[in-house]
Amino acid sequence: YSFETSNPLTWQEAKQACLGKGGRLVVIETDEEFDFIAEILRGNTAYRRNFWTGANDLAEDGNWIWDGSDHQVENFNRWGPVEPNGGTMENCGNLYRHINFALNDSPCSVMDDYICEYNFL
Ligand SMILES: [Ca+2]
Ligand SMILES: [Ca+2]
Ligand SMILES: [Ca+2]
Repeated sequence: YSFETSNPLTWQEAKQACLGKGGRLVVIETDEEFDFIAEILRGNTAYRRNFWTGANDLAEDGNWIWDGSDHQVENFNRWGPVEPNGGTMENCGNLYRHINFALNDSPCSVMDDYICEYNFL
């Protein structure tokens, strides 16, 4: 993984930045992977922003997928308490600082930090 915190980007820009590094926006397949990432985020007080993931419902509102992966978000249980709540206004998923880095839907145009992953199958 790389945690990109020096240059906040929109979701599309962050996606391209990860592709440019030979990776992709992080796809969180398991609770274990979520816990591993969340622990890093929660443990670093220098992290001030939210972090884009590959989660999005851009193709069909309410149908959340991980970009570049066949893995479904459907069974993902690490959404924030009232998330996703943005309907067609919020189509990109970030790990949201103020809810302890649970998953949240945000407008894709927001400038966030982001997490790339590498060496996935
Ligand atoms: Ca992954
Ligand atoms: Ca949406
Ligand atoms: Ca939201």
